[in-house]
Amino acid sequence: RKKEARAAVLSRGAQDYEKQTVKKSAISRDLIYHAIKRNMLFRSCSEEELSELVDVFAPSAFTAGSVVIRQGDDGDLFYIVEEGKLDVMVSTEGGHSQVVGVPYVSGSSFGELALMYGSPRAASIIAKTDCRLWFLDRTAFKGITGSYKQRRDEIILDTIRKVKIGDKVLGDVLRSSEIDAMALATQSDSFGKGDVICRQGEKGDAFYMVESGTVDVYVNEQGVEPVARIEKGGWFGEKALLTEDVRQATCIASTDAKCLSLVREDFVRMLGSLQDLLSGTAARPSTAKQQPPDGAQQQHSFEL
Ligand code: 1OR
Repeated sequence: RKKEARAAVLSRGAQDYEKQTVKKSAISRDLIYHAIKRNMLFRSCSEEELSELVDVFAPSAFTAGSVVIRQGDDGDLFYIVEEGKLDVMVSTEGGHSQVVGVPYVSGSSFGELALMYGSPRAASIIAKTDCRLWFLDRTAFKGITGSYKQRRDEIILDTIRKVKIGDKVLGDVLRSSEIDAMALATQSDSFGKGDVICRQGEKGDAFYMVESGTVDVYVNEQGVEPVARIEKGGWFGEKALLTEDVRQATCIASTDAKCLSLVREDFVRMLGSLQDLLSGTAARPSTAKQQPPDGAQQQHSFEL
């Protein structure tokens, strides 16, 4: 079970990027796809995201002897080798430059460090032969991955709004700032096919929303037919947000699955008791917009 810390969920920005697709052959698309799939810069990208990134790589050519990247420079381009051979050179403190590692050839990629960290180029890359490369600039990288992040965030918010606890729908009961806060506290967990996510009879302290894949629900007997199958946008374990209850069912990933989870303790620390929020007895700070008129009893903006 792999845990990915969720950074701030509610990303904004990346709206101004206009995607520019560069036509390329199926063979080049394949080469670029496999190169980025292997590079750590693209580790968290979905298949859809990878395909969009492949679209925007543009070609460039260098003659033998050219410096493609100079150590110490600022850089905002990431490269993939289509054809040719390049050396990696690192200069030591005395200014002496030496070749390190094996030369880059067709399918190799480089220049991701400056794109990831905005740090100066860590090595020089020199063309040993005439080379044809593909490059991706930081604006396109951020533009594409940023818009996916934003879409993922919207899906999270949408899912939270639809969650039903008892006969209450969270979107009707919680303020949008409270739903934002809930989204911020979620983290993404990856499960392999067959992994038990929660077990009937055990204490439950987390609530899960299915981001991808499917989760089967078993009551009493495991191995027979599941009583339900939960798909993308569905949720389970919501009672754990109310009280530290015993799980009423066993939930098992029926494919590789990603779930967003929210731990009760975090929820309570952030929003107080959900029980109180649902019953309308929670003491919440009111926002300027919801300030009651002078002398009026404070009212919540929803009916229960
Ligand atoms: P960049 O954006 O810093 C230079 O630009 C690129 O050279 C760098 O990204 C990597 O893609 C690539 N250390 C740092 N960068 C390296 C190295 C490297 N090799 C290739 N690059 N080392 C060599 C490891 C065999 C360590 C040298 C001390």
